[in-house]
Amino acid sequence: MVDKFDIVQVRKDFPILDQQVNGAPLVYFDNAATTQKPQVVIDALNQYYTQDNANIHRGLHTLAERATTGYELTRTKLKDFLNTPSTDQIIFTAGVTAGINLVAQTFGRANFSKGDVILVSNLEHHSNIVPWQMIAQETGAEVQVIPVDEVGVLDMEAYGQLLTSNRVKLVAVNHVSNAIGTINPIKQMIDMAHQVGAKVLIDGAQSVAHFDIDVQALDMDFFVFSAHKLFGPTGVGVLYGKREILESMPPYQGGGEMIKEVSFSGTTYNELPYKFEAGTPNIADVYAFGFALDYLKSLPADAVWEQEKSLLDYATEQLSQIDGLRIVGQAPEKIAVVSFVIDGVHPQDVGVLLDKFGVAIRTGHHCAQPLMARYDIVGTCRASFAFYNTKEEIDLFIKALKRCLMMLS
Ligand code: C6P
Repeated sequence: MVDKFDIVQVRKDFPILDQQVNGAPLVYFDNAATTQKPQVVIDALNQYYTQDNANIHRGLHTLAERATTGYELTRTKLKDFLNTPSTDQIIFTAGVTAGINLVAQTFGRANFSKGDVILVSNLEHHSNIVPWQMIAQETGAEVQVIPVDEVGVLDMEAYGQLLTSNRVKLVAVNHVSNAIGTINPIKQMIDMAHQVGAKVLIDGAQSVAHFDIDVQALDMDFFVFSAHKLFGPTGVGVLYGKREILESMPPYQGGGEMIKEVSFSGTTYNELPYKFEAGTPNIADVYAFGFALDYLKSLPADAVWEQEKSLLDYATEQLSQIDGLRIVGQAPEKIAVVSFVIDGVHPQDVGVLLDKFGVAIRTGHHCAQPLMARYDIVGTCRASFAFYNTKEEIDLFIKALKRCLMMLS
């Protein structure tokens, strides 16, 4: 672990950052969509495919053993990273979306019936809305919504009322909003849900990269996230669940690895976590993800948080000075994400023009259309920061934004 946060070194660890895009230095402010990968992760992928590639949990030869050990090592690292009680409560998926669908199709199908309520919030990503709508339609359950206020804070009074006045079986909320950056009070929300016997799924897509998660201290029933937003490869996700809940859930997909014994008269299923990992998994990317976790562990967490907070404050201050610009989402507790709209300008035009100056941001509804509807907007421009970003990059972004606005006026 290094004591000091050395931004020059940190940026060197991410080779992609050092390039020109459209004749300008790349300014990558689309970290909420996906983060960049450190060299150690890229090297691990290369090493896996040049030295260790084999299928896992099957072969008895040396490569199969190496591949299996590498894959399972990441599970062990995740136990430490999330403070799970065991490794077998960590299920590898393809990402947050796959994890939520797994819970909806297994826990949901086994537990929801007519008149039951699934509570989501107005801040959710479509991945934490649509799977619940699908299972609700099948089971007769109903999806209800925790409202959000003008600045982007969930209405906790309304949440309390929804919990006590309805048959809530599950609360599915994000830890942090991808569209506007609000950090939700999940500990309080989990405790309140447990008081009425509801289970809670936390979508950690936007929180894992920014602060420590302790699934036991938070008493989470389910926690899901994607490796690609945590400096790891795409195509890998994690689903954590409490043991008794995971054990009570039927399998999701049938196939190899998830069985104990198969015959035409019946099949018995494997133990956790393999019951939920049918087929050949994404071995190389899971293995490389372990290196992303090591990399993060090597950084001083407080300094990383400070760096992100200072970027958020600086960007907010700079953007607030632009005429006609309004920041959407000004919750007191936010991660380093700034969403904004500008009078008379379509967000998409801003995104396309900024790219001409080498600046990458995301524009549109951010897969959160109900939130856009709440604020009566079609979309926003969203700049999302990671610890490898700098104030100098924010200066380049603001300068480019002003030039874009001149061109659009
Ligand atoms: N948000 C964004 O630009 P997947 O695609 O499964 O890795 O993650 C889905 C997802 C679920 N929940 C939240 C809170 C998210 O932010 C995301 C992904 C990206 O905001 C891509 S839409």
